[in-house]
Amino acid sequence: TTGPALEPANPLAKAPVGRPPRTVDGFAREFLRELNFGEGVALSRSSQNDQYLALARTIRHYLMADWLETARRRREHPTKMVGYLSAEYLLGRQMGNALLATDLGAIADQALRSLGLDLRTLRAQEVEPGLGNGGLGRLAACFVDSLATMDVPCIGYGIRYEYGIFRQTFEGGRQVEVPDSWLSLGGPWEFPHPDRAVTVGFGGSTETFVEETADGSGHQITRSRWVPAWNVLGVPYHYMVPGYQNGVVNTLRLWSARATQAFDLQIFNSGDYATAVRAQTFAENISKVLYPEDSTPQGRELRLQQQYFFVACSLKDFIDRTLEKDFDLHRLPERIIFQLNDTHPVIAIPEMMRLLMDEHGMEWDEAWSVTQRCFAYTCHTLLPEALEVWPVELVGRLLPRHLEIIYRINEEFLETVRETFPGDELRVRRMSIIQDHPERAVRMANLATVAGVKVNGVAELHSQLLRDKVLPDFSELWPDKFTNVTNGVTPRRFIRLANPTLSQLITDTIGVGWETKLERLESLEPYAEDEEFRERFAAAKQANKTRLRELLAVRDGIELPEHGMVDVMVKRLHEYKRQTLKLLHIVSLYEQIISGKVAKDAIVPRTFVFGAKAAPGYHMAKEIIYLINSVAATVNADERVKGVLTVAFPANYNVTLANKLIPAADLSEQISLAGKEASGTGNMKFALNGALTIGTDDGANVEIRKLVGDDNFFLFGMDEPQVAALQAKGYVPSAVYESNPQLRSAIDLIASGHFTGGDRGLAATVVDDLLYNDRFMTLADFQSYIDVQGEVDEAYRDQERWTRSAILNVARSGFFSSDRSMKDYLRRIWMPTHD
Ligand code: BZD
Repeated sequence: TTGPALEPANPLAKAPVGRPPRTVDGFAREFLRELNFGEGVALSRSSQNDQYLALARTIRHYLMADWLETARRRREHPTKMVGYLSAEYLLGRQMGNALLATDLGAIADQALRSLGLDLRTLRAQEVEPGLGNGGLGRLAACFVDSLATMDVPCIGYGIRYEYGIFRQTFEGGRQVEVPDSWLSLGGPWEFPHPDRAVTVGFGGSTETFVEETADGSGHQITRSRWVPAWNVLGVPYHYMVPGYQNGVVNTLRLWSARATQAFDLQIFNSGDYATAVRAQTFAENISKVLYPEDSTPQGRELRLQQQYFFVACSLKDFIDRTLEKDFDLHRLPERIIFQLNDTHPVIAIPEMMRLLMDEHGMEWDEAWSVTQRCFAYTCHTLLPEALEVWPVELVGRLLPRHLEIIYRINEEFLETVRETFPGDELRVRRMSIIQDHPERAVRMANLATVAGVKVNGVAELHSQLLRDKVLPDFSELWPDKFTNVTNGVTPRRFIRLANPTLSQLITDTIGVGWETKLERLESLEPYAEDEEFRERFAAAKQANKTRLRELLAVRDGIELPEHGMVDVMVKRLHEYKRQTLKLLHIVSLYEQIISGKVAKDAIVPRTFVFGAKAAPGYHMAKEIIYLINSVAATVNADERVKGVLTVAFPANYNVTLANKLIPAADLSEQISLAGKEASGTGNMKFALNGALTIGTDDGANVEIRKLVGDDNFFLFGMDEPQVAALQAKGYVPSAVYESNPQLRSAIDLIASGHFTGGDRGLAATVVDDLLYNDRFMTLADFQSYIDVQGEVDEAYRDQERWTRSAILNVARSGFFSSDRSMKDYLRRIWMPTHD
């Protein structure tokens, strides 16, 4: 625990921590001190990694005064805070962001140069913390960035996975996963606090006992308490979350699991080493590795342990350490709103109830009233199979007290349902927090909806479908509980850092400050008609493409042509996202050229870039990766299409690679089946970097199109009502195949083994699924996609027109700043009475 407040005898201790000098020499000196005193090496003997670590620590010095000062300010003037609860933070590299936040880039560059070192080389040394799967984890990272930039008090709570999302490699075109040991060369951005470890219980049983009520009436009540069977320690690691050049540094607090005892010395001494360390290994497994499944939850015990572990640590941390001592917990909702990033942290709800009742003596009704005002829930999916349910058996075994509490919440909730809808037992069953089939299990989304102040979807369409299709009974019961907050992305990382050339052009044109007021991009709009501006804009894009060529040559040995359109599809590999639709387009173009149906020079030269990881256990997704790589190898080696069609699939798509790819893209592929992609956030990053979108009416695409205008967006495919109608009518993919010769030729060429070394079997999984299942209606949207890709070609031939459209995409996408998302959360969810 934290000791008593220090009364320092030495007045120096009261002075604010020093700020290192913001000069080239001053920076160089700080750096050398870190190298010598921190790493214990002389510059002449230092490795690149030593230099990177020392540089990171040097930059930290420049944030430290602001960090301590922000914390002091928040302690002395406590206000309502946001506790962002997320099992994932896909942070991306820290160094560039820290340099940008402190505006030290130029100084650091010159200081290092004066020592014969190169900033870019050292920045490239950083292994990004990949503590997330994809959109959901990256969103959490964007949100904490925006909250710091807006000076909103926020603590991000999560898990310090020792291994993040796996590193993807390809062997013979197949995905092979390698552990991501991101910490192995040191973690210079983190601050461990083992002395502040929190104890978390698991297992055991509950006991009931009788107690007199606190009101002195002499009444007795039966209470329950939990006697866990085993404990683990949660060690907090703190990370700085700097605001953009505003003197604010918030905190991200990630928990690492430790055993309560290192090992059993008796057993160790008897020679049984494995048994001696078993308890330790077991405990430390909890934060060992990020689960790489980004849908289809497996209901695995370790995953529930992870979830409970981090929320138990976080609630305890907030109540015992962040609130002032003796704070009246009845007023807790005045001081915190916990935002639940999907259902992963939802076990926090019964944990809060348990803390308030069993550890702080509240009665059920009081505790429930407090709990109901402390949580809000964000849903990120529409796929029913992605909604988490935990088997009652497992919850009861791991968290018996929580199961009791969940049962009671459910009982009281179902009573309300029965009162509101008498005689409607089917409805009661649908709404129950406990499902009976196929097994008895806790429906985490229902629990979150019952307990939360608000439930939000992540784009207009998604929030609508959430109300109408995913949780319709709940939205009927509590229409006001449901709201929308459209996602956003941080312009600091995804424009300023990722695209310095475009950033410079924007600043030269509309002045400074757009990075925190992204709606100002609007004033770029008239420049779409300015020829000189268009030239500079096009030159910036070209420069980004050249940089990408150079990178992929070195990173992956991939040769890209110098000219032509760069067409990019980067996101997790999922059938609903329809990478196979993109693949069918490529194969179709290729087939038409090699069969002589279309002349090579009738097609706009294109480089198709894919980036995608598949969940290791997702068989179909891995087959699709193999097929993309097979098509890439065949197409790239075929002289008949050389210079016209190029397919690049660099391995290990991550935040670092995203920052290189997105600024170089001309065309952004957002081609999910309508009604399946909750929002998408890559789509926003592309538009903001001046790529045009080809996309379906899905997720945030709908809003992008509305803002940038139909003329600057390539819409294709069925909309959600059409999808639903086709589903209802009965969809037969083979009939589409039979009736469309162009589609047939493309599929036949794949099925013939042309891309798989003559082996038809190697393509069969994907082909058979398309023909006989095609759950996501790829074939149904094929012709529309091909037609609109024709329009894309035509538009690209008119480079003036294309550039004009690209500029308008940038100018009209300011809405997609995550700063705007944060304002919406504040107004609609976190501080609704604020204005
Ligand atoms: O969340 C994604 C959605 O698919 C996107 O449409 C949306 O834009 C983003 C942000 O709201 N969902 C995920 O990324 N989900 C996961 O990564 C995930 C991870 C673990 C378990 C389940 C889902």
